[in-house]
Amino acid sequence: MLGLAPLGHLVRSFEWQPAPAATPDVEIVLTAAPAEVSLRPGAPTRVWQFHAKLVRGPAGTVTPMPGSYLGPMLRLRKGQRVRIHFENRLGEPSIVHWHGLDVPERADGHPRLAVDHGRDYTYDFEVGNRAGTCWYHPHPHMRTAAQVYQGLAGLLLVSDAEEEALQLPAGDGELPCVLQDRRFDAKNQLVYLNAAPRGGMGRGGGMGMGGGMGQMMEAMNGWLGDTVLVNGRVQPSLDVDRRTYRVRMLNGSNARFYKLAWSDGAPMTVIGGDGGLLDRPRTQRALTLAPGQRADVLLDLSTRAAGDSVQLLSLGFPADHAGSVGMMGATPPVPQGAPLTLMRLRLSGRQGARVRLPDRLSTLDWRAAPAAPVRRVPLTFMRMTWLLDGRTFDMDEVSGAETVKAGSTQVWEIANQPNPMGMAMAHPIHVHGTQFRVLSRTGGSANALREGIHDAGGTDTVVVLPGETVRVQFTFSRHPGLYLYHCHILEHEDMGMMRNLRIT
Ligand SMILES: [Cu+2]
Repeated sequence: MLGLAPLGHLVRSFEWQPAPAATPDVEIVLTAAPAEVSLRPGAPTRVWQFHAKLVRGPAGTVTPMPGSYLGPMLRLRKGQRVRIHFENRLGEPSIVHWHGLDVPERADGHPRLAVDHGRDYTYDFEVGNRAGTCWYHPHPHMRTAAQVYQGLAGLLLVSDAEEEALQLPAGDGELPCVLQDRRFDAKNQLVYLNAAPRGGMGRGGGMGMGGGMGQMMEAMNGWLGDTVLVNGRVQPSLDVDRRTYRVRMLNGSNARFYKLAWSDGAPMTVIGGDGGLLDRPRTQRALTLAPGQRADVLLDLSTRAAGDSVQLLSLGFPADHAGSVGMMGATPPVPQGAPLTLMRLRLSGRQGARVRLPDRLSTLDWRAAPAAPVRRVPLTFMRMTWLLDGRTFDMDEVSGAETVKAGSTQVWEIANQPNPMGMAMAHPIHVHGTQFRVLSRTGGSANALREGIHDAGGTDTVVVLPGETVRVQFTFSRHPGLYLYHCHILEHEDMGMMRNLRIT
Protein backbone atom coordinates (compact mmCIF):
# COMPACT_ATOMS: atom_id res chain seq x y z
CA MET A 1 0.00 0.00 0.00
CA LEU A 2 3.04 2.26 -0.37
CA GLY A 3 2.21 5.67 -1.79
CA LEU A 4 -1.46 5.51 -0.86
CA ALA A 5 -2.76 8.28 1.35
CA PRO A 6 -5.91 7.96 3.45
CA LEU A 7 -8.53 10.55 2.62
CA GLY A 8 -10.72 10.38 5.69
CA HIS A 9 -9.85 13.95 6.63
CA LEU A 10 -11.07 15.12 3.22
CA VAL A 11 -14.38 13.36 3.60
CA ARG A 12 -15.00 15.02 6.94
CA SER A 13 -14.07 18.48 5.70
CA PHE A 14 -17.08 18.52 3.37
CA GLU A 15 -19.55 18.70 6.19
CA TRP A 16 -18.13 22.05 7.26
CA GLN A 17 -18.09 23.83 3.92
CA PRO A 18 -20.99 26.27 3.61
CA ALA A 19 -22.64 26.61 0.21
CA PRO A 20 -21.68 29.80 -1.67
CA ALA A 21 -24.11 32.56 -0.79
CA ALA A 22 -24.15 34.55 -4.06
CA THR A 23 -27.41 34.54 -5.99
CA PRO A 24 -27.02 32.14 -8.91
CA ASP A 25 -28.07 32.86 -12.50
CA VAL A 26 -29.76 29.47 -12.73
CA GLU A 27 -31.40 27.55 -9.92
CA ILE A 28 -32.99 24.15 -10.44
CA VAL A 29 -34.60 21.56 -8.18
CA LEU A 30 -33.75 18.15 -9.62
CA THR A 31 -35.64 15.22 -8.13
CA ALA A 32 -34.87 11.54 -8.71
CA ALA A 33 -37.88 9.33 -7.95
CA PRO A 34 -39.76 6.24 -9.15
CA ALA A 35 -42.21 6.85 -12.00
CA GLU A 36 -44.20 4.95 -14.61
CA VAL A 37 -43.82 5.57 -18.34
CA SER A 38 -45.73 4.04 -21.22
CA LEU A 39 -42.92 2.73 -23.44
CA ARG A 40 -44.59 -0.23 -25.16
CA PRO A 41 -48.19 -1.30 -25.85
CA GLY A 42 -49.75 -2.65 -22.67
CA ALA A 43 -48.63 -2.07 -19.12
CA PRO A 44 -46.55 1.01 -18.27
CA THR A 45 -42.90 0.45 -17.37
CA ARG A 46 -41.72 1.24 -13.84
CA VAL A 47 -38.63 3.44 -14.07
CA TRP A 48 -36.57 5.88 -12.05
CA GLN A 49 -36.72 9.36 -13.43
CA PHE A 50 -35.26 12.83 -13.00
CA HIS A 51 -37.73 15.71 -12.82
CA ALA A 52 -36.54 19.30 -12.84
CA LYS A 53 -38.18 22.51 -11.70
CA LEU A 54 -36.65 25.79 -12.80
CA VAL A 55 -36.61 28.13 -9.81
CA ARG A 56 -34.59 30.89 -11.44
CA GLY A 57 -33.01 31.40 -14.85
CA PRO A 58 -33.77 31.87 -18.55
CA ALA A 59 -36.83 30.19 -20.07
CA GLY A 60 -35.67 27.12 -21.97
CA THR A 61 -33.16 26.10 -19.32
CA VAL A 62 -35.23 22.97 -18.60
CA THR A 63 -36.88 21.04 -21.46
CA PRO A 64 -38.86 17.94 -20.45
CA MET A 65 -38.72 14.85 -22.70
CA PRO A 66 -42.39 13.85 -23.03
CA GLY A 67 -43.23 10.16 -23.29
CA SER A 68 -39.73 9.22 -22.16
CA TYR A 69 -38.08 8.08 -18.96
CA LEU A 70 -35.16 10.43 -19.65
CA GLY A 71 -34.60 13.41 -17.43
CA PRO A 72 -35.23 16.86 -18.92
CA MET A 73 -32.69 18.42 -21.23
CA LEU A 74 -30.80 21.13 -19.36
CA ARG A 75 -29.40 24.12 -21.28
CA LEU A 76 -26.66 26.11 -19.62
CA ARG A 77 -24.43 28.87 -20.88
CA LYS A 78 -20.75 29.43 -20.30
CA GLY A 79 -20.23 31.82 -17.40
CA GLN A 80 -23.56 31.12 -15.68
CA ARG A 81 -23.51 30.52 -11.94
CA VAL A 82 -25.63 27.45 -11.38
CA ARG A 83 -27.23 26.02 -8.26
CA ILE A 84 -28.93 22.64 -8.43
CA HIS A 85 -30.76 21.13 -5.48
CA PHE A 86 -30.73 17.37 -5.95
CA GLU A 87 -33.51 15.55 -4.09
CA ASN A 88 -32.99 11.81 -3.66
CA ARG A 89 -36.34 10.02 -3.47
CA LEU A 90 -35.11 6.64 -4.78
CA GLY A 91 -35.07 4.56 -1.61
CA GLU A 92 -31.28 4.13 -1.79
CA PRO A 93 -28.20 6.40 -1.83
CA SER A 94 -27.43 8.43 -4.92
CA ILE A 95 -25.52 11.46 -6.20
CA VAL A 96 -25.42 13.18 -9.61
CA HIS A 97 -22.38 13.65 -11.85
CA TRP A 98 -22.33 16.31 -14.61
CA HIS A 99 -20.48 14.32 -17.22
CA GLY A 100 -18.16 16.56 -19.22
CA LEU A 101 -18.30 19.63 -16.99
CA ASP A 102 -15.24 20.94 -15.17
CA VAL A 103 -16.70 21.82 -11.77
CA PRO A 104 -15.41 22.16 -8.20
CA GLU A 105 -14.89 18.96 -6.23
CA ARG A 106 -18.09 19.40 -4.21
CA ALA A 107 -20.12 19.61 -7.43
CA ASP A 108 -18.61 16.64 -9.26
CA GLY A 109 -20.73 13.84 -7.80
CA HIS A 110 -17.97 11.65 -6.35
CA PRO A 111 -19.59 8.54 -4.79
CA ARG A 112 -18.42 9.50 -1.28
CA LEU A 113 -20.82 12.47 -1.55
CA ALA A 114 -23.86 10.22 -2.11
CA VAL A 115 -26.90 11.12 -0.02
CA ASP A 116 -29.47 8.73 1.42
CA HIS A 117 -33.09 8.47 0.39
CA GLY A 118 -35.01 11.52 1.55
CA ARG A 119 -31.89 13.71 1.66
CA ASP A 120 -30.89 16.58 -0.62
CA TYR A 121 -27.55 17.71 -2.00
CA THR A 122 -26.88 21.20 -3.34
CA TYR A 123 -24.49 21.77 -6.24
CA ASP A 124 -22.95 25.18 -6.84
CA PHE A 125 -20.75 25.80 -9.82
CA GLU A 126 -19.95 28.24 -12.57
CA VAL A 127 -20.13 26.89 -16.11
CA GLY A 128 -16.51 27.07 -17.24
CA ASN A 129 -16.87 24.76 -20.23
CA ARG A 130 -17.01 25.91 -23.82
CA ALA A 131 -20.17 25.03 -25.74
CA GLY A 132 -20.77 21.31 -26.04
CA THR A 133 -22.96 18.29 -25.47
CA CYS A 134 -22.68 16.94 -21.94
CA TRP A 135 -24.99 14.80 -19.84
CA TYR A 136 -25.89 14.03 -16.25
CA HIS A 137 -26.37 10.73 -14.49
CA PRO A 138 -26.01 9.17 -11.01
CA HIS A 139 -22.61 8.11 -9.68
CA PRO A 140 -23.14 6.21 -6.38
CA HIS A 141 -20.72 3.47 -5.40
CA MET A 142 -21.57 0.15 -7.13
CA ARG A 143 -25.07 1.36 -8.09
CA THR A 144 -24.34 3.63 -11.07
CA ALA A 145 -25.14 0.96 -13.67
CA ALA A 146 -28.44 -0.05 -12.07
CA GLN A 147 -29.59 3.54 -11.52
CA VAL A 148 -28.77 4.70 -15.05
CA TYR A 149 -30.41 1.56 -16.44
CA GLN A 150 -33.60 2.30 -14.49
CA GLY A 151 -33.80 5.62 -16.36
CA LEU A 152 -31.70 8.19 -14.54
CA ALA A 153 -29.93 10.23 -17.23
CA GLY A 154 -30.39 13.43 -19.20
CA LEU A 155 -28.69 15.69 -21.72
CA LEU A 156 -26.91 18.85 -20.59
CA LEU A 157 -26.15 21.29 -23.39
CA VAL A 158 -23.72 24.17 -22.93
CA SER A 159 -23.74 27.20 -25.24
CA ASP A 160 -21.33 30.10 -25.65
CA ALA A 161 -20.70 33.11 -27.90
CA GLU A 162 -18.35 31.26 -30.24
CA GLU A 163 -20.99 28.65 -31.01
CA GLU A 164 -23.75 31.24 -31.31
CA ALA A 165 -21.81 33.10 -34.01
CA LEU A 166 -22.03 30.00 -36.24
CA GLN A 167 -25.85 30.17 -36.29
CA LEU A 168 -26.18 26.40 -36.20
CA PRO A 169 -29.69 24.90 -36.42
CA ALA A 170 -31.60 25.58 -33.21
CA GLY A 171 -35.12 25.14 -31.88
CA ASP A 172 -36.93 22.58 -34.05
CA GLY A 173 -33.69 22.20 -36.02
CA GLU A 174 -31.97 20.54 -33.10
CA LEU A 175 -32.63 16.83 -32.51
CA PRO A 176 -31.55 15.10 -29.31
CA CYS A 177 -30.54 11.50 -29.92
CA VAL A 178 -29.83 9.56 -26.73
CA LEU A 179 -29.09 5.88 -27.43
CA GLN A 180 -29.75 3.31 -24.71
CA ASP A 181 -30.45 -0.41 -24.90
CA ARG A 182 -32.77 -2.21 -22.50
CA ARG A 183 -34.37 -5.61 -21.95
CA PHE A 184 -38.07 -5.90 -21.16
CA ASP A 185 -39.98 -8.80 -19.65
CA ALA A 186 -43.44 -9.94 -20.81
CA LYS A 187 -45.04 -7.37 -18.49
CA ASN A 188 -43.02 -4.49 -20.01
CA GLN A 189 -40.74 -4.21 -16.99
CA LEU A 190 -37.01 -3.58 -17.30
CA VAL A 191 -34.84 -6.67 -16.89
CA TYR A 192 -31.43 -6.25 -15.30
CA LEU A 193 -28.84 -8.20 -13.36
CA ASN A 194 -30.28 -9.74 -10.19
CA ALA A 195 -27.50 -8.35 -8.07
CA ALA A 196 -25.24 -5.33 -8.25
CA PRO A 197 -22.23 -6.29 -10.35
CA ARG A 198 -19.10 -6.76 -8.28
CA GLY A 199 -15.63 -8.04 -8.93
CA GLY A 200 -15.12 -11.77 -8.50
CA MET A 201 -12.05 -12.11 -6.32
CA GLY A 202 -11.13 -8.44 -6.42
CA ARG A 203 -13.12 -6.90 -3.63
CA GLY A 204 -16.28 -6.90 -1.65
CA GLY A 205 -16.84 -10.63 -1.29
CA GLY A 206 -17.66 -11.33 -4.90
CA MET A 207 -20.55 -11.18 -7.26
CA GLY A 208 -23.98 -11.93 -5.91
CA MET A 209 -24.42 -15.45 -7.18
CA GLY A 210 -28.21 -15.35 -7.24
CA GLY A 211 -28.08 -14.86 -10.99
CA GLY A 212 -25.52 -17.62 -11.49
CA MET A 213 -22.56 -17.80 -13.83
CA GLY A 214 -24.51 -16.43 -16.78
CA GLN A 215 -25.32 -13.22 -14.96
CA MET A 216 -21.78 -12.90 -13.68
CA MET A 217 -20.44 -13.15 -17.22
CA GLU A 218 -22.97 -10.59 -18.42
CA ALA A 219 -21.68 -8.20 -15.78
CA MET A 220 -18.07 -8.88 -16.81
CA ASN A 221 -18.92 -8.22 -20.45
CA GLY A 222 -21.30 -5.34 -19.75
CA TRP A 223 -25.09 -5.70 -19.75
CA LEU A 224 -26.64 -5.53 -23.22
CA GLY A 225 -30.30 -4.91 -23.99
CA ASP A 226 -32.32 -6.41 -26.82
CA THR A 227 -34.10 -3.15 -27.68
CA VAL A 228 -32.43 0.16 -28.42
CA LEU A 229 -34.37 3.18 -27.24
CA VAL A 230 -33.79 6.64 -28.66
CA ASN A 231 -34.54 9.47 -26.23
CA GLY A 232 -36.15 6.94 -23.92
CA ARG A 233 -38.65 5.75 -26.53
CA VAL A 234 -38.92 2.46 -28.40
CA GLN A 235 -38.42 2.58 -32.21
CA PRO A 236 -39.08 6.28 -32.72
CA SER A 237 -40.14 7.54 -36.08
CA LEU A 238 -39.88 11.29 -36.50
CA ASP A 239 -41.47 13.56 -39.09
CA VAL A 240 -38.80 16.00 -40.19
CA ASP A 241 -38.63 18.99 -42.52
CA ARG A 242 -36.44 19.43 -45.58
CA ARG A 243 -33.76 21.40 -43.79
CA THR A 244 -30.46 21.06 -41.95
CA TYR A 245 -30.58 19.46 -38.52
CA ARG A 246 -28.12 19.47 -35.67
CA VAL A 247 -28.24 16.05 -34.02
CA ARG A 248 -27.00 15.87 -30.44
CA MET A 249 -25.94 12.26 -30.01
CA LEU A 250 -25.22 10.59 -26.70
CA ASN A 251 -24.43 6.95 -26.11
CA GLY A 252 -26.12 6.60 -22.73
CA SER A 253 -26.05 2.80 -22.87
CA ASN A 254 -24.48 0.83 -20.05
CA ALA A 255 -22.20 -1.21 -22.32
CA ARG A 256 -23.21 -1.18 -26.00
CA PHE A 257 -20.97 0.32 -28.69
CA TYR A 258 -22.58 1.82 -31.80
CA LYS A 259 -21.10 2.30 -35.26
CA LEU A 260 -23.48 4.95 -36.54
CA ALA A 261 -24.30 5.66 -40.17
CA TRP A 262 -27.17 7.05 -42.25
CA SER A 263 -29.09 4.46 -44.24
CA ASP A 264 -28.74 6.33 -47.56
CA GLY A 265 -24.95 6.37 -47.38
CA ALA A 266 -24.73 10.11 -46.67
CA PRO A 267 -21.61 10.78 -44.61
CA MET A 268 -21.71 11.58 -40.92
CA THR A 269 -20.80 15.26 -40.73
CA VAL A 270 -19.28 15.57 -37.27
CA ILE A 271 -19.01 19.12 -35.95
CA GLY A 272 -18.42 18.36 -32.28
CA GLY A 273 -17.43 15.71 -29.77
CA ASP A 274 -17.33 15.37 -25.99
CA GLY A 275 -15.35 18.60 -25.67
CA GLY A 276 -17.56 20.72 -27.92
CA LEU A 277 -17.06 22.03 -31.44
CA LEU A 278 -14.21 20.69 -33.53
CA ASP A 279 -11.88 23.10 -35.33
CA ARG A 280 -13.48 22.09 -38.63
CA PRO A 281 -16.19 19.63 -39.69
CA ARG A 282 -15.16 16.02 -40.28
CA THR A 283 -17.08 13.81 -42.70
CA GLN A 284 -16.85 10.08 -42.24
CA ARG A 285 -18.78 7.03 -43.42
CA ALA A 286 -19.44 5.84 -39.88
CA LEU A 287 -19.15 7.22 -36.37
CA THR A 288 -18.17 5.02 -33.43
CA LEU A 289 -19.90 6.06 -30.22
CA ALA A 290 -18.85 4.25 -27.05
CA PRO A 291 -20.78 4.34 -23.77
CA GLY A 292 -20.54 7.84 -22.28
CA GLN A 293 -19.46 9.55 -25.52
CA ARG A 294 -21.28 12.33 -27.37
CA ALA A 295 -21.23 13.61 -30.93
CA ASP A 296 -22.62 16.73 -32.55
CA VAL A 297 -23.64 15.81 -36.10
CA LEU A 298 -25.05 17.97 -38.89
CA LEU A 299 -27.61 16.31 -41.15
CA ASP A 300 -28.64 18.13 -44.32
CA LEU A 301 -32.08 17.00 -45.47
CA SER A 302 -32.81 20.19 -47.45
CA THR A 303 -32.52 18.55 -50.86
CA ARG A 304 -34.39 15.32 -50.05
CA ALA A 305 -37.78 14.60 -51.55
CA ALA A 306 -40.94 14.76 -49.49
CA GLY A 307 -41.96 11.24 -48.47
CA ASP A 308 -38.35 10.00 -48.33
CA SER A 309 -37.07 8.47 -45.17
CA VAL A 310 -33.61 8.22 -43.68
CA GLN A 311 -32.70 5.82 -40.93
CA LEU A 312 -30.02 6.06 -38.32
CA LEU A 313 -28.25 2.71 -38.31
CA SER A 314 -25.68 0.99 -36.20
CA LEU A 315 -23.56 -0.93 -38.72
CA GLY A 316 -22.61 -4.51 -37.97
CA PHE A 317 -19.16 -5.32 -36.66
CA PRO A 318 -17.65 -8.51 -35.21
CA ALA A 319 -18.64 -8.86 -31.54
CA ASP A 320 -15.05 -9.55 -30.51
CA HIS A 321 -13.99 -6.12 -31.80
CA ALA A 322 -15.84 -4.71 -28.78
CA GLY A 323 -14.60 -7.81 -27.00
CA SER A 324 -15.61 -10.05 -24.16
CA VAL A 325 -14.03 -12.25 -21.54
CA GLY A 326 -15.91 -15.33 -22.56
CA MET A 327 -19.51 -16.33 -22.74
CA MET A 328 -19.83 -19.14 -20.19
CA GLY A 329 -23.60 -19.48 -19.99
CA ALA A 330 -24.10 -15.92 -21.19
CA THR A 331 -25.23 -15.20 -24.70
CA PRO A 332 -26.77 -11.74 -24.88
CA PRO A 333 -29.95 -11.70 -26.98
CA VAL A 334 -28.50 -9.00 -29.25
CA PRO A 335 -24.69 -9.20 -29.12
CA GLN A 336 -22.25 -6.32 -29.55
CA GLY A 337 -21.93 -5.46 -33.22
CA ALA A 338 -25.37 -6.67 -34.29
CA PRO A 339 -26.65 -4.40 -37.10
CA LEU A 340 -29.46 -2.20 -35.78
CA THR A 341 -31.97 0.32 -37.06
CA LEU A 342 -32.15 2.96 -34.36
CA MET A 343 -34.39 5.75 -35.62
CA ARG A 344 -36.41 6.58 -38.72
CA LEU A 345 -36.70 10.15 -40.05
CA ARG A 346 -39.63 10.72 -42.45
CA LEU A 347 -39.46 13.79 -44.65
CA SER A 348 -42.47 16.04 -44.77
CA GLY A 349 -43.10 18.48 -47.60
CA ARG A 350 -42.09 21.47 -45.50
CA GLN A 351 -38.96 23.28 -46.62
CA GLY A 352 -36.74 24.73 -43.92
CA ALA A 353 -33.40 26.45 -43.72
CA ARG A 354 -30.22 25.00 -45.13
CA VAL A 355 -27.13 25.73 -43.09
CA ARG A 356 -23.80 26.01 -44.83
CA LEU A 357 -20.93 25.26 -42.52
CA PRO A 358 -17.87 27.49 -42.50
CA ASP A 359 -14.50 25.81 -43.08
CA ARG A 360 -13.48 26.78 -39.57
CA LEU A 361 -15.88 26.03 -36.71
CA SER A 362 -13.93 27.02 -33.66
CA THR A 363 -10.54 27.80 -32.23
CA LEU A 364 -9.25 25.04 -30.01
CA ASP A 365 -6.97 26.28 -27.29
CA TRP A 366 -4.57 23.37 -27.38
CA ARG A 367 -0.88 22.70 -28.00
CA ALA A 368 1.13 19.49 -27.93
CA ALA A 369 3.40 19.29 -24.87
CA PRO A 370 6.21 16.90 -25.86
CA ALA A 371 8.06 17.48 -22.58
CA ALA A 372 5.06 16.60 -20.37
CA PRO A 373 5.53 13.73 -17.88
CA VAL A 374 4.20 10.39 -19.13
CA ARG A 375 2.15 8.00 -17.00
CA ARG A 376 1.36 4.48 -18.15
CA VAL A 377 -2.15 3.23 -17.26
CA PRO A 378 -2.71 -0.46 -18.05
CA LEU A 379 -6.23 -1.86 -18.45
CA THR A 380 -6.24 -5.52 -17.44
CA PHE A 381 -8.48 -8.41 -16.47
CA MET A 382 -7.29 -10.62 -13.59
CA ARG A 383 -8.97 -12.94 -11.11
CA MET A 384 -12.35 -12.32 -12.73
CA THR A 385 -12.28 -8.56 -12.35
CA TRP A 386 -11.30 -5.50 -14.38
CA LEU A 387 -8.35 -3.47 -13.18
CA LEU A 388 -7.36 0.12 -13.82
CA ASP A 389 -3.63 0.66 -13.34
CA GLY A 390 -3.52 -2.74 -11.60
CA ARG A 391 -6.09 -1.82 -8.96
CA THR A 392 -9.79 -1.58 -8.26
CA PHE A 393 -11.69 1.32 -6.72
CA ASP A 394 -11.32 2.20 -3.09
CA MET A 395 -13.30 5.16 -1.80
CA ASP A 396 -10.47 6.53 0.34
CA GLU A 397 -7.37 5.59 -1.62
CA VAL A 398 -5.28 7.46 -4.15
CA SER A 399 -1.78 6.58 -5.34
CA GLY A 400 1.14 8.92 -5.93
CA ALA A 401 0.69 8.56 -9.69
CA GLU A 402 -2.95 9.51 -9.23
CA THR A 403 -2.06 12.79 -7.52
CA VAL A 404 -1.58 15.66 -9.98
CA LYS A 405 -1.16 19.42 -9.79
CA ALA A 406 -4.11 21.65 -10.71
CA GLY A 407 -3.67 23.01 -14.21
CA SER A 408 -0.65 20.78 -14.90
CA THR A 409 -0.15 18.82 -18.11
CA GLN A 410 0.49 15.08 -18.40
CA VAL A 411 0.48 12.43 -21.07
CA TRP A 412 -1.14 9.10 -20.24
CA GLU A 413 -0.42 5.94 -22.18
CA ILE A 414 -3.59 3.92 -21.68
CA ALA A 415 -2.69 0.35 -22.60
CA ASN A 416 -5.47 -2.19 -23.09
CA GLN A 417 -3.68 -5.46 -22.39
CA PRO A 418 -5.34 -8.78 -23.28
CA ASN A 419 -5.18 -11.44 -20.56
CA PRO A 420 -2.97 -14.55 -21.02
CA MET A 421 -5.85 -16.23 -22.87
CA GLY A 422 -5.93 -13.34 -25.34
CA MET A 423 -9.23 -11.94 -24.10
CA ALA A 424 -9.85 -8.22 -23.87
CA MET A 425 -12.61 -5.68 -24.27
CA ALA A 426 -12.76 -2.18 -25.67
CA HIS A 427 -12.97 0.21 -22.69
CA PRO A 428 -14.23 3.80 -22.89
CA ILE A 429 -12.07 5.53 -20.28
CA HIS A 430 -13.68 8.63 -18.77
CA VAL A 431 -11.74 11.20 -16.76
CA HIS A 432 -13.66 13.67 -14.59
CA GLY A 433 -13.09 17.40 -14.67
CA THR A 434 -11.04 17.67 -17.86
CA GLN A 435 -11.25 17.55 -21.63
CA PHE A 436 -8.15 15.94 -23.10
CA ARG A 437 -6.68 15.25 -26.53
CA VAL A 438 -5.80 11.97 -28.19
CA LEU A 439 -2.21 12.05 -29.47
CA SER A 440 -1.88 8.61 -31.03
CA ARG A 441 -3.15 5.05 -31.22
CA THR A 442 -0.75 2.15 -31.58
CA GLY A 443 -1.00 -1.62 -31.44
CA GLY A 444 -4.06 -3.80 -31.50
CA SER A 445 -5.26 -5.80 -34.46
CA ALA A 446 -7.56 -4.73 -37.28
CA ASN A 447 -10.76 -3.50 -35.65
CA ALA A 448 -13.96 -2.47 -37.42
CA LEU A 449 -14.68 0.16 -34.75
CA ARG A 450 -11.51 2.11 -35.57
CA GLU A 451 -12.94 3.43 -38.85
CA GLY A 452 -15.57 5.40 -36.92
CA ILE A 453 -13.23 6.98 -34.36
CA HIS A 454 -12.21 10.54 -35.23
CA ASP A 455 -9.98 11.60 -32.28
CA ALA A 456 -10.43 15.26 -33.27
CA GLY A 457 -11.12 17.92 -30.67
CA GLY A 458 -11.35 17.53 -26.92
CA THR A 459 -12.74 14.43 -25.30
CA ASP A 460 -13.52 13.23 -21.79
CA THR A 461 -14.18 9.59 -22.73
CA VAL A 462 -11.71 7.79 -24.98
CA VAL A 463 -12.18 4.32 -26.46
CA VAL A 464 -9.18 2.05 -26.02
CA LEU A 465 -9.62 -0.95 -28.32
CA PRO A 466 -8.38 -4.45 -27.39
CA GLY A 467 -4.59 -4.60 -27.56
CA GLU A 468 -4.33 -0.90 -28.28
CA THR A 469 -2.28 1.79 -26.53
CA VAL A 470 -3.78 5.27 -26.72
CA ARG A 471 -1.67 8.30 -25.80
CA VAL A 472 -3.70 11.21 -24.47
CA GLN A 473 -2.65 14.64 -23.22
CA PHE A 474 -4.37 16.26 -20.25
CA THR A 475 -4.35 19.65 -18.72
CA PHE A 476 -5.99 18.94 -15.39
CA SER A 477 -8.76 20.99 -13.82
CA ARG A 478 -7.87 24.18 -12.01
CA HIS A 479 -10.15 22.97 -9.20
CA PRO A 480 -8.28 21.05 -6.50
CA GLY A 481 -9.97 18.03 -4.98
CA LEU A 482 -10.81 14.38 -5.37
CA TYR A 483 -12.01 13.38 -8.83
CA LEU A 484 -12.29 10.09 -10.69
CA TYR A 485 -11.26 8.21 -13.77
CA HIS A 486 -13.00 5.02 -14.79
CA CYS A 487 -14.33 2.77 -17.50
CA HIS A 488 -17.73 3.97 -18.74
CA ILE A 489 -19.02 0.47 -19.32
CA LEU A 490 -21.12 0.96 -16.23
CA GLU A 491 -20.90 -2.64 -15.02
CA HIS A 492 -17.09 -2.33 -15.20
CA GLU A 493 -17.21 0.91 -13.25
CA ASP A 494 -19.38 -0.67 -10.55
CA MET A 495 -17.10 -3.72 -10.39
CA GLY A 496 -14.27 -1.36 -9.48
CA MET A 497 -12.67 -0.36 -12.81
CA MET A 498 -12.44 3.12 -11.37
CA ARG A 499 -9.84 5.04 -9.37
CA ASN A 500 -9.57 8.33 -7.54
CA LEU A 501 -7.69 11.17 -9.18
CA ARG A 502 -6.53 13.78 -6.70
CA ILE A 503 -5.85 17.30 -7.94
CA THR A 504 -3.71 19.35 -5.56
CU1 LIG B 1 -14.46 -1.36 -19.27
